[in-house]
Amino acid sequence: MKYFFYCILAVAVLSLAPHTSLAFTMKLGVVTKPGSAQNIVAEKFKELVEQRSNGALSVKIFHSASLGNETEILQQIQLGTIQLGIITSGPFDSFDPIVRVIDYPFLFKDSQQADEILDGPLGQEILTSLESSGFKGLCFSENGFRNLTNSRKPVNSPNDIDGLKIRVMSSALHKAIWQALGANPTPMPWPIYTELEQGVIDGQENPLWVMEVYKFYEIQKHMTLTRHVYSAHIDVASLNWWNSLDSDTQELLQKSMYDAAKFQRADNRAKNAQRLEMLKQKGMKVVETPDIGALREKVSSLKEIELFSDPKVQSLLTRTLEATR
Ligand code: EAX
Repeated sequence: MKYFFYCILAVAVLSLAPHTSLAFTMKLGVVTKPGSAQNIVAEKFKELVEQRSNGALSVKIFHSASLGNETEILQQIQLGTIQLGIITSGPFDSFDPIVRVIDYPFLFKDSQQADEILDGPLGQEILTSLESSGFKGLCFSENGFRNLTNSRKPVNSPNDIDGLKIRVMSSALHKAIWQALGANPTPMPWPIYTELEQGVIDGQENPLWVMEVYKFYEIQKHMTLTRHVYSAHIDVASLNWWNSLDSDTQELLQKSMYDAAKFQRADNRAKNAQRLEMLKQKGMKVVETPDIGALREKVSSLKEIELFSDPKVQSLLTRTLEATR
């Protein structure tokens, strides 16, 4: 009888913590503030991990650049002083040039195509490649399609971009894209409200949620739906730390991050139409159908530039361009 009781007890205890033998807290860094795309992934991940491990695992989110900018968060993940990050793909390109493939201008027709590629074998090649820089690539969530805003004039075609001082992410590719489009691009880490407000830069480019959450409608009169780059986040862990976890814990974390990413992508997309209306109501003048053909033409020879010359990067770019044609 006693033996039976202990068996029941053992089963009960095991089912309380089905996936992990150890209790610990992991640190997750994002540069953005609550309500942002990155934070929605982070919060969903936290909720799922804590629920699925019955509280054995907990996630502490560091947001609003409290750990530094995205490049600095990545460096801390490499070192293992933070375990996880939801980081915009742009700033990854100084760690691994293969990431430039995702940020190639006008690559994806729509969100569905982005999901097919990034959740498939081509996306997996990027995640695997990151291991040589000390990251375990878990999956992709999204910032979304990027659009241009500026304080000076409506932009319909490349002529209107000529000479505009545009803030770009800390990414050699993003700088090259805006140079090709005729702007005067200035790489700068996030956040950038003050620089826009003071007129240090005329404009910037980001998905619609950014204009809402960071209130860019207060300081940027003009917006053009350029959708020039699909901006992913790469959801990563510190590779050394990851390798120290048992396989059940890895599986729980991997699955929770993917579920959080899928939740966030759907959430982000569902809100875009309403956001656009809200931004117009706030007074932004929106060019909804710019001359995309002319913009594409300006960046059409980017695949030949030095930034894509590494054979591994060139090969993935060629295959991805083929798959998205
Ligand atoms: O998500 O730096 C950027 O422009 C990013 O898109 C920013 O982190 C907002």
